[in-house]
Amino acid sequence: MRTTGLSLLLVFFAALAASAHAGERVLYLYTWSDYFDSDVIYRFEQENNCHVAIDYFDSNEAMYAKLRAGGGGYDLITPSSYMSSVMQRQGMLRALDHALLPNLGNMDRNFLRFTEDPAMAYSVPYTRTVTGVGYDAERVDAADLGGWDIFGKTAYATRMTMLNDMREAIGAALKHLGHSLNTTDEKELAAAGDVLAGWKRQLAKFDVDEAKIGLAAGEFFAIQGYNGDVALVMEENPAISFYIPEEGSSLASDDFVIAADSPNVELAHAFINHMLEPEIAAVNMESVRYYMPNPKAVSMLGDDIRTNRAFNVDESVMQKCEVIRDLGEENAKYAKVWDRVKAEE
Ligand code: N2P
Repeated sequence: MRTTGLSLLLVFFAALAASAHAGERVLYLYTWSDYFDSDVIYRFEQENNCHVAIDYFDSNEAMYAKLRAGGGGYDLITPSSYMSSVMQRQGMLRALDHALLPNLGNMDRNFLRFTEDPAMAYSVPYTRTVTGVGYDAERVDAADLGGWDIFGKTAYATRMTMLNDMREAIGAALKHLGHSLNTTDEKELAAAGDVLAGWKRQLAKFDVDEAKIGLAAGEFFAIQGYNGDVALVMEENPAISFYIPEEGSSLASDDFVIAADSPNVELAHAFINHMLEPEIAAVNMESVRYYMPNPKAVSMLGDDIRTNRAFNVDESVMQKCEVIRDLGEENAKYAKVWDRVKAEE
């Protein structure tokens, strides 16, 4: 069973479990929704005589804003690598103790090129995510598929969403124009802002988690979404499919990082180590549909997941994708474009 940010029932049971074991250790995890298999979490709780309390965010920026505003008390967080880097520069993370991570040997070292911290001093890659378009094949004309410009099609006005995430939304417009999604060129960024503002007129909204539910339910015909999220919707509704736009897209390593003020540093390390266990990682991948850079775990996967187009993205497609990078001071340029797009009618 998957852990979802939307199930009130699970929240209820979690509260019950927390109160039933008053005094036991609690690991506070702050992460994206639908991102951990609940049996994998349960096993960790049993083995470590603890409870894992989970809060959810839907974009790196929302997570960062909450922590900056003093919200928190979290031990473990899963930002995308560019945001891990921002947080590390700002003293928000704790250096990792590799002695507490014996399973680090299971990490695919080749994967580290996708991260901002190849020495894994502050962050350990959790999953690889690729952004694309989830669509309803019964509602969208096949001739309209393939590129980012689907979001410009008036035929689907109010039936589409894009991610409520500035680097992803602006990144899509940049790729559509043939630019890098890490550009700092003001003219390119302004042009991408214009494209995105045009797309916005057709969108129901910028959203992350409700968009998935709307796609599954037939309310939305096309959404910008993360590959594993859409893979799950595909299992619920056979009319749903996924593509990575031909202009290219974004690729992320979402990392485990430990907060500088983590109340439970040892347990946080134990959790990272648990997720690096091949059997655990394999069960988790089968459930959440995101690739984890753990070759032993990948070799244990069943055929159904290996052949899922949203999980197992072709190398040729991947070549056209870029990792969102931490641009330091220049990150502010994206916030400026985003504010303008958001304000436009
Ligand atoms: C998980 C979505 C995480 C992808 N549901 C963000 N990189």
